[in-house]
Amino acid sequence: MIRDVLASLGLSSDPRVVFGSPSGGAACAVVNDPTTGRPLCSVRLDDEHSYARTITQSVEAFRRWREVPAPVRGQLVRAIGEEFRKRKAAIGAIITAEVGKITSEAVGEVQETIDIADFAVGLSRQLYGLTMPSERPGHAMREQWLPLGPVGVISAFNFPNAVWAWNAMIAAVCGDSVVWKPSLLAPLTALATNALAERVAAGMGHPGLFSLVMGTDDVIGERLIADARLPLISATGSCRMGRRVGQAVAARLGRSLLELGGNNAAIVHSDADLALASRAIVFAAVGTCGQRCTTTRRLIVHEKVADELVTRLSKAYGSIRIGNPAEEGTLVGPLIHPRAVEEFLAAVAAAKSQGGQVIVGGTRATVPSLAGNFVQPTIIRAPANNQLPIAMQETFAPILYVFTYRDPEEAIALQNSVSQGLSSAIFTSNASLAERFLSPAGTGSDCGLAYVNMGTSGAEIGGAFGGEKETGGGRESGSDSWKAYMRRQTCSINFSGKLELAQGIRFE
Ligand code: UN1
Repeated sequence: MIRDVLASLGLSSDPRVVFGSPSGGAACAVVNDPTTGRPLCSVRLDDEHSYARTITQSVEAFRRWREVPAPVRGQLVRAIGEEFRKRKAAIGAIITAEVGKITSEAVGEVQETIDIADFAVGLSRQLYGLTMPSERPGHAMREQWLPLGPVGVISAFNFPNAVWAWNAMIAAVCGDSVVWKPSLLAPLTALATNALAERVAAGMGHPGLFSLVMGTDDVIGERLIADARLPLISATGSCRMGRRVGQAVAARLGRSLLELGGNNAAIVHSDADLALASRAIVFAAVGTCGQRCTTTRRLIVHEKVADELVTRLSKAYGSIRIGNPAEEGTLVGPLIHPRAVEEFLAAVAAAKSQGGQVIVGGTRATVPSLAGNFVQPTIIRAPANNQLPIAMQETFAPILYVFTYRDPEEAIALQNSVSQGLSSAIFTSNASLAERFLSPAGTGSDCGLAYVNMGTSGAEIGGAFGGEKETGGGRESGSDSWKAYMRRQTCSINFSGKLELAQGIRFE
């Protein structure tokens, strides 16, 4: 089945995809299907020679590409967007097979790629710089934004297509080439995605604009982050990975853009529309089997409505269909890896030993005839004193910890009490409380994303995406995130015919 999809994308002859046992002693990674637990195929990893070749090609592609006017670069990105529009179902099917994302969310992810391509096409005519008045007569000052260089992109398994696009589509209109190191848990999506983009680029005379390097963090990852030919490394993944990337890139005084872990909370006030809140929370907590960086992991509920909300959520959780992500009607597919199941079980055990009460789930889920990594979406109530240390950690699984509060100030403090700062939400019909949560003094949510009457996940591409504290501070996707992919030049021009120094300095 996956073979047919790859063939439909013209990928069946890619020498890096190996069905059956790999030959020739090349290092390979096995791609497992998280739904069945069985291998899908293997992919060949890069070695130092193929890595060197790829980077050289990317540098050459960048040198040609930066000469192309930005609006013309936009036309190439438009053609890539069209390609993804046509292949949405096929790419979605690969995502589902490889990472276990349900079809509707997998196709939604490809839609995110199409959306960011559209955004980037418009942006290609709007890479605006500022002009500013010079303090000297007969002088002009302006800023311009210039292509930066080949950009290194490191992505995680959970958004194996869209996170590349957030970076690559923007980088391309900015005049940069892209070298992508995908997760070894999702290399097929990466191969297919990159092949579609590269085919368009090569067809328009720009081969090498989009390239892939595949390998482990220790070998290829380390090489990539230390490579001074890549002025920017944009990395999505765990805080542990981000700390390593941040340090290595800083050591060579390069630029890094980090999108790391989240430990997102939703506050539900006593005046909230509970029907709306519970629907939003179920999607945000359970969608993608709790494996989004934006997943709601903590619920902070006013004590007056806590029981009612937990009852509504428990009912909804009870009707969720867990199973084959490719089947219609399934809402929750498997976790990515057996190790993720172990981490889920360990977090549940820790919560129990810390006084947490499992309300729903807490165990593996059995799905007839499927041996994959299935677990029950889980709700755990914190003890009355709200002390539950395990909830301070991000566990990449569908566990929702429930805390209660009396005073909204207490709720905001609790929401900000974790080390990550990605996404946050408040449900309330009180406009003043909503504004308090978004206070311009910065005393409300301390996260990069703050939602009112919406869940913490499912961001649109038009805004800048990213978070604070251990989430890493980077911003990707919409708004002015493009500035990270260019270098700024401040230009000063003297047309007065006389030399005048700034700050009134005389030097005669
Ligand atoms: C991620 O999990 O790394 O806001 C990205 C969201 C999606 C992107 C998630 N648009 O949930």
